[in-house]
Amino acid sequence: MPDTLPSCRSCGSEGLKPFLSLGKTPLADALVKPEAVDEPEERFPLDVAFCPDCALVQILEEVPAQKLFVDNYLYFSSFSDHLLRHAREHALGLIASRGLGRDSLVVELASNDGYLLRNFVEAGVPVLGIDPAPDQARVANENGIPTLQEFFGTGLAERLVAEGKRADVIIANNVMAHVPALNDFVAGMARLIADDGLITVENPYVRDLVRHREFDTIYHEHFCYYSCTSVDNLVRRHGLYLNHVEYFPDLHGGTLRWHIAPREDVSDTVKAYLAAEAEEGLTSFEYYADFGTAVEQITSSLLDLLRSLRAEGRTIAAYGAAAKGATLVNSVGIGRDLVEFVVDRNVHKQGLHMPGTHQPILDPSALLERKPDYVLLLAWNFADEIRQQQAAYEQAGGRFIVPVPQPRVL
Ligand code: JHZ
Repeated sequence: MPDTLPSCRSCGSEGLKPFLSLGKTPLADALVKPEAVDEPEERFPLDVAFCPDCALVQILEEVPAQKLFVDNYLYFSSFSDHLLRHAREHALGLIASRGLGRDSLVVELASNDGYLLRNFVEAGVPVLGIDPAPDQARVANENGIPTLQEFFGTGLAERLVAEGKRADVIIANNVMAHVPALNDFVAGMARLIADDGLITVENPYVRDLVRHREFDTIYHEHFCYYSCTSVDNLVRRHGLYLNHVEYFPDLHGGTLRWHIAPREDVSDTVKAYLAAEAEEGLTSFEYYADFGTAVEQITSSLLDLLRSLRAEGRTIAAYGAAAKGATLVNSVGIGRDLVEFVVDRNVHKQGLHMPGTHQPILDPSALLERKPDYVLLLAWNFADEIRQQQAAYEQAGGRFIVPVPQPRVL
């Protein structure tokens, strides 16, 4: 832990209470080029803390966003069918419920390769994507989804408003965790949204992170881990209201969608979540205090399992060069002696190596070609989708291992 603690990213409190340290890890999306595997990699401390004043869970380190999302970002949303379906349902639902049409404007923050906005474009609804990641923004533009390759904040919001733009809908999926200057980001949304507009924000739920011990979803890109309480506190500071909550238990280990607007219209869902969080204890430090012990248990039981399989002469690969996969192999210490290679169908990741542990990343067809006895499912959040695709591997006798909430062979 650092000697002096930063202040809370949301409320500015000086009283952050650290509860977990995952050591020093390389950046989770900084995949290594083959020619660079012998070069030293940068590592950064990964310590997590709770804010007793606004209930926000956050990491202490602040790696520059340029390094995270411009220099080292190969995540393309379009590689999961489940996510594409989820995005399409979201878009079609908004078009219907908000009556969106040719005169509307939908702005998506962290629009990636345009996987979501393309549904609005197909329906003739004008869109604007905003994403700092260069390759993803280029692909989106090439596919006819107008995208600004920029970070979002009050500066950009003011510029867009000065151009006469106000958004009827702002969508911010898996991005509010990714911004270090949180208040500037939310103030930007408050500036850009039309007076009668709607902001939807999705993010994994910190309750599920703790309940299901999803410690591998903690990495430097994720500055914050949200509950309804911390979101409510955050948006109210900017004249916005958390009005409605939806839950998607199967998305990214348990995701919430928060409906936020300049007009107050708080539904029973919000009241129920806030009450449940207070009752379950998410609003107090004790809820998180023994998470480190749970992580230690998973680490040692996963290492025992992998080592004993290797001692019996079994071969092991892994599926998913996901950011959470990089965190898992590095924080647990799973080197090439235990897991030989990783497969991933994101073509931008193939041919590179995992950060820190340096397993090569191959096309998923390598599972049938090389026939490893076991495959550690690093992208466990897509277990069903991946197992369906890999039915032939399992039929041939291959077995999957999931790491959380408890390492087990499927
Ligand atoms: P995946 C991502 O985290 C990125 P990551 C981000 N940081 C975030 O916040 C969270 O999601 C919520 C591959 N794959 O999505 C694709 C297959 O190969 O779990 C990905 O490389 N075959 C914004 O990186 C990886 O696995 C498949 O069939 O931890 C999954 O990465 C499927 C479905 C995926 O997220």
